[in-house]
Amino acid sequence: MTEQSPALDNLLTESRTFPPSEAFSAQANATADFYAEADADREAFWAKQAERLHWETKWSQVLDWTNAPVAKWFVGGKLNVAYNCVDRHVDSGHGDQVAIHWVGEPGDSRDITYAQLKDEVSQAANALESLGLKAGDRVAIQMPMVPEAIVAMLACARIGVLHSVVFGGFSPTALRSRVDDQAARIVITTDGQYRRGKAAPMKANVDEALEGAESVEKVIVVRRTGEEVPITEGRDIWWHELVDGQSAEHAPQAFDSEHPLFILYTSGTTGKPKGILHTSGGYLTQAAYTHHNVFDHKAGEDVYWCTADIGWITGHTYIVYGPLANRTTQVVYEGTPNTPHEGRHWEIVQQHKVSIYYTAPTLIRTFMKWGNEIPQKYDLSSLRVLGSVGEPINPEAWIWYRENIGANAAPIVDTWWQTETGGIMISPLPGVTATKPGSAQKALPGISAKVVDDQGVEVGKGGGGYLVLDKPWPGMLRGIWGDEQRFRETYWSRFADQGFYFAGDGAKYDADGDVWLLGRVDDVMNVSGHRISTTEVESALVSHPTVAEAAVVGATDPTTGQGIVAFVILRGNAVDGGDEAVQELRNHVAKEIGPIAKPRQILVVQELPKTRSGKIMRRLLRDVAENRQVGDVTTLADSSVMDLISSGLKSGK
Ligand code: 6R9
Repeated sequence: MTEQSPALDNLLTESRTFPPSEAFSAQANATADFYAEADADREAFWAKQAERLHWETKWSQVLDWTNAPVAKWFVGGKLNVAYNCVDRHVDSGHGDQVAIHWVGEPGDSRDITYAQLKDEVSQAANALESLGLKAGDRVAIQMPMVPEAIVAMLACARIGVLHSVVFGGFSPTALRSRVDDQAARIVITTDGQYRRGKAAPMKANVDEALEGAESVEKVIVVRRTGEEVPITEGRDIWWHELVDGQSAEHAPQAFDSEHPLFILYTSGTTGKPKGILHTSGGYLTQAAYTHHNVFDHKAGEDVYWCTADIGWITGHTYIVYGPLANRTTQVVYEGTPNTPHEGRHWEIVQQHKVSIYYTAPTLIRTFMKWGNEIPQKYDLSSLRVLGSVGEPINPEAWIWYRENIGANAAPIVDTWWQTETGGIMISPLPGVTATKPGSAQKALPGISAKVVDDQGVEVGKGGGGYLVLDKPWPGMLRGIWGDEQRFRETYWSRFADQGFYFAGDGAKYDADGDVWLLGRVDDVMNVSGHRISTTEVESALVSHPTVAEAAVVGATDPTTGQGIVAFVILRGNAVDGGDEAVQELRNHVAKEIGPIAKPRQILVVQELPKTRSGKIMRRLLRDVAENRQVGDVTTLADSSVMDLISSGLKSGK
């Protein structure tokens, strides 16, 4: 087990529990007997969950694990994912129900019913087909949170094309490497995006990214901000010109349950992001099952809001696929939480009577910082379930969330999962579980997780180690795009003897056997719930002409969970390590990767602490970054290095 920060140690002393109210339990979707039912026959349990969907052809086998670690779920089954998320709700008489209450940052808004969504998705599907796209092709999407982004994803799904959404904040370089890796034929974007009250360019980013990109035939541009954008003749097409004239009739073809649905890139321990591959039937089953039970969602009654961006897995599973499969009415908000004021989220909750709200700890801590009086100004009485995702939630933030947003009553579900798992894996069930601030508690019915030691042996109550998933699950990744070897090595080699999936997270059992997540044990940082690898930032830094060497660590940060702290050695002739040079380097990282990867702090040093085999000892740098006494230095090749670093920093060099 790698060492753990003091903040996480505090987390484990929390002992309060909050049992569900009788009234909530009486109406809850989930019941306590789900656990026993799933344990008795996991496959039968999942087959029952898959019945939530419409299958054109039913499966002949629930799970085929003979080719592990590549699973096949609902073998032989055929379905159309977009039909399941849209058309069937219209067919069952709910065409007039609002699917999306879209709220634009500048104050514009749109309500889109399921019937309208069906027309738009069908038109977009026809448009993509008119460009010659066929099942199995790839489309990259870099867009802000506008309805067309969701329409584009569903249109791809409808025709069996894989989408790959790239977060709007990613740089041209980052976008390009993702486009190249999957050889995307089409890129969909917008002219610009609203961010903190201002229109910022988006298409310009895409243009820069695609210079000389061979696979890309067309760029489809949605008009959002109305700003002038350069158009590349023969390549660029306006969305409205392409889509609006299309027929709203489109027959959805059923695809195999294992037909690929999307690729989503996520940071790994090396510089190159991994294209996580998800397929159709199992993924959608888990998305719908978890959304229904973890959020206690009632179709036609609840108003749901997940604050994630579609550029991340949370946006895929809990804005697009899970909620729409369950006929949800949801809020989709385009902008930042403090535009034009710090009460924006609560104003939206009040206006739309949001009943289920799902967000990230980093935002909860930001709300705390802004002050209790802000949410107090609004009527939040519609809220009945609150969710958290992305990183461990500290008990203080959990309690604040409960008291200030949930009126001391709404159950909080702390949901642990990953891009790779496709859907929620470990979480309390509202109405069933007595919740504990800071703990994700228990694997969901049908899911199996364990905390094991170095040897892969499960630890006892009170013990700590690594989180593993010891049985296949429907939403699991089916691979890394184009790199089977890396898929096996990253997730399946650490506990190969046992056949466990290694999640990369440290975890503990408390005295009740509940699971507490303790953060990553690898070189992946978690900044505001976003995964960024230390290596990625290091390679961005050394790509700058003044940098000779760089080491990056994630240091505990009261708001963002972790903050990026970089230690750099400058090249001989670049002696100036002053403020300007540091600022330049921070901007360089933002340009290379995106603003989310901008280091909080860059420290110019003369040496880096290394072991005799040349490995940088990040543990020691983390001590410096977190202002702690530097730990054991005996394995350093040169133990005086740390003194040099510390004294250099004190004297401000
Ligand atoms: C859904 C998502 C995955 C990593 C994961 C873990 C951290 C997510 C968490 C949590 C503690 C939770 N994480 N949820 N840690 N408690 N409730 O965030 O996916 O972006 O792939 O990140 O996030 O470290 O391994 P992704």
